[in-house]
Amino acid sequence: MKETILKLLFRHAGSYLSGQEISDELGVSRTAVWKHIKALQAAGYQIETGHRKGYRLLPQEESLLPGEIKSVLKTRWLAHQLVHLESVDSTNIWAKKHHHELQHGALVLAEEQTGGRGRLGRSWESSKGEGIWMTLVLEPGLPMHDAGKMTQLAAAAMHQAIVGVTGLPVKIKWPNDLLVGDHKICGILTEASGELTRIERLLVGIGVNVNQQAFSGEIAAVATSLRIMMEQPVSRVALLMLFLEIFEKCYDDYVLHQSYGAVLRVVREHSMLLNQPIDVIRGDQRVAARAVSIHEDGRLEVVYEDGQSELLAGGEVSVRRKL
Ligand code: BTX
Repeated sequence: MKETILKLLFRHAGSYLSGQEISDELGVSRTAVWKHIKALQAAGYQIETGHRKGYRLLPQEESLLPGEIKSVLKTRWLAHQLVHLESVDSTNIWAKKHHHELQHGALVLAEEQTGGRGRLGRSWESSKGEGIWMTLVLEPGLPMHDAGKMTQLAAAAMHQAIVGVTGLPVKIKWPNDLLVGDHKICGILTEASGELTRIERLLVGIGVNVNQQAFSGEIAAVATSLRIMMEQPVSRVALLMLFLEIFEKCYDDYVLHQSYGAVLRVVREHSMLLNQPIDVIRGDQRVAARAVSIHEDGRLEVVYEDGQSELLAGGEVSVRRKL
């Protein structure tokens, strides 16, 4: 309930919500609302109480320090081991180097990355204190060809978390990016090690642009942040908490109960590629195609102009602009 009230306040951040409005929306008494607000204030959220006006969430000055996170963390096993780094080259590289210190479920978070990585050797800009730059360490015991399903699972969980906190119309660009409009808000880099028959370690690296006010250089044309889209700061802690809860649920459903349907529904319903004319990019070549489905195994089915179809496990695709 505390988290639901927090989400409501985030949606209306900057303006007041009366105790009555919150209690009507959530079907609880005004006294219960007041108690939850007190608990949120005690957890560090700056909520202003205005006489006769109600409650208003003030912009947060937050860090992702373990103490702050653990006081609001509700997961059963995910992120119980938490590493917080002020500055690092890349959380994925750090997790690889510290392999032996990290257990299944560990979360490595950094305030800043100086050598953040994207796919295919590309870089990922990770400015200080403005985003969520993190790596989840997992040992799912799945065959290697299922690694792609984990990227889809992370994309679906982050999609739901961003929509839950901001209400923004987020789209998923298969296989690993989340966009608002034409601009990237989140990227995922999954790296697996182990045998063909069994993943030993899976590092799910995720970068979310939360509170940048502007981007410079080449990425200004392709990137945006939640703050730019919402025109107000967004809480990294609230977003991270919601993401971890949703990710844990999706992971347990899939790995323990072989249930992957909810993930597929999200990635299909919010895909920005499905039923669109796209280009499949191979080196310097662009081949015109249409994206027709995301398969149960996470692969993208495309049909080329000559009618041939192919299942893509990864790689580059771009939406073809209508001229
Ligand atoms: P990607 O290869 O799909 O996207 C990389 C491309 O995205 C870059 O070439 C650039 O054009 C653009 N880009 C770079 N930085 C940003 C940004 N902050 N916002 C939007 N667009 C950007 C996506 O790869 C996977 C990114 C994973 C990042 C996480 S952060 C934590 C973890 N550690 C690490 O080193 N990588 C992952």
